[in-house]
Amino acid sequence: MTHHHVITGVTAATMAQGSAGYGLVENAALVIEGQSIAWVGPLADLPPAYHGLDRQDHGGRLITPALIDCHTHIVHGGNRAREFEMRLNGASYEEVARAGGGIVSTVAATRAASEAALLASALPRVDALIAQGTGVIEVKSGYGLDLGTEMKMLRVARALGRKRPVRVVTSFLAAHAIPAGADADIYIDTVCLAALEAAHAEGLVDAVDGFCEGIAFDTAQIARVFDRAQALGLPVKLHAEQLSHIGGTALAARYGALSADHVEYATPADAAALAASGTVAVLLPGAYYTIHETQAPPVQAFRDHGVPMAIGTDWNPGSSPLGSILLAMNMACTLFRLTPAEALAGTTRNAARALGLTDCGMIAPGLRADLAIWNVRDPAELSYGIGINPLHTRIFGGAS
Ligand code: DI6
Ligand code: FE
Repeated sequence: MTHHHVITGVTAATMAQGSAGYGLVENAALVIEGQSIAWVGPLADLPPAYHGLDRQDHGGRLITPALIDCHTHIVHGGNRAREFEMRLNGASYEEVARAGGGIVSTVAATRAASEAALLASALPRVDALIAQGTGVIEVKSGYGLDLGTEMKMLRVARALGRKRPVRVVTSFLAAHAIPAGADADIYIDTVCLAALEAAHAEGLVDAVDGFCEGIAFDTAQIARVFDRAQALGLPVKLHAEQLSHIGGTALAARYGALSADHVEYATPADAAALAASGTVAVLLPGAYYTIHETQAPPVQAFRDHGVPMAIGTDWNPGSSPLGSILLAMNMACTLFRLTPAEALAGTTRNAARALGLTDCGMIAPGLRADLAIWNVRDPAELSYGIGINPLHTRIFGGAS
C-alpha cells in the first residue's frame, strides 16, 4: 500500500516552470501519494478529497525540491593535495597538468584502486551531498582512460545509487585527458569509442561528456565522440571554454547538448547558440575558485539570451575538491553574481534539465516527491550562508 499524506506548515519554493524567482507559496500544503507529489498549493485551497489524510506540520519551515548536483567526479582514487601546494607556490593548473600532474595522476590512482575501494571512498562523498538535501547526483567516469577502468568507474557510480537513497546519473567521460604517451587521435578513435560502445552495452551510460581544451581534446576529436554518442542514441554534454576559447560551446550547441559546463571563456555569440539549442550553461564556481581563475562566465549574456543556468560542485580531486552543493550556490552568487533565486534554480529545475530529467527539480503535481525541508524561512538564506547546513529533513521518493 502506498502511503498518502499531507505536508503542511511550510513555505514552498516550488521553482515552478515559468514562475519568476522561487515560485513561492506561503502557508502551503503538499499532498504526497506514494513516490509522487499529487497536489501543491495554499493550504486554504486543499481539495476536500485530501482533508482526511494524515498531516505533518513543519512549523513554518521552507520546503524546496531536493537539490541536484549535476556535475561531479566523485568516483576517483587518491587525492591531489601536493598539487594544491604547487599551485599555492605559483604553478598554474595547466602547468601542473603539463608537468605530468593533474588529471593523469588521478588516473594512475584510479586504475590502481579496486572496485570495492573506489566504492568505499565515494560513499562518504555521496553521504555529504545527501546530508545537504541532494536527491540526484551526476557522476562522471574519465579517470580511467582505458576500457576496463572507465567501466569500473561507471559500475561504481551505478552501485552508489543502489547503496544509498539517491538517484545517480552517469556521464561517460573517457575524452577527459590524453593518456601519458598516447596520440590523441588514436586514443579517441580506438580506446575512447570502443569503451563507449562497451559501457553503453552494459547500460552504464546516461550521457556522453568530453573535455574540449588545449590540454585535452579539440573540437574535431570531440565531434567524433559526439557522432558515436548520437549513433547510440545517447545525449551529450561538454566541459567547454574552461581555460580558453576553442569552440567547445558552439560545438555543444550544434549537437543539441544537454549542457555546456564551466564556460568561463564563452562569448555572447556562444550564449546565443546555447539559447537556440536549449542547452543549459552549467556554472562550476568551485573550479574557478580553486584554480584562481579570473575570467568569470558571461552570466549577463546568458540572462539576456535566456540560457538556463545550473550550478554543480564539479567535486573532483584536482580543480574542485568541493563537497558542498550549498557552498557552490554561495560561490555562484558571490563570485559570478547570480541572484539567490538563480542559484536555487541552478541546483533544482535547471540542474534537472542539464541531466535530461523531467520528473524532478520542481514541486509540481506528477513529479517525484524529492524534497528538502530547511530550518530557514527565506530561500535566499540557502545561498547566503557559508559552510552552514540548515537541512531539517530530506524526502526521497516520498520517504524521509
Ligand atoms: N575540468 C575540470 O575542472 C575537471 N575536469 C575537467 O575537465 C578537473 C579534473 C581534475 O583536475 O582532476
Ligand atoms: Fe568537471
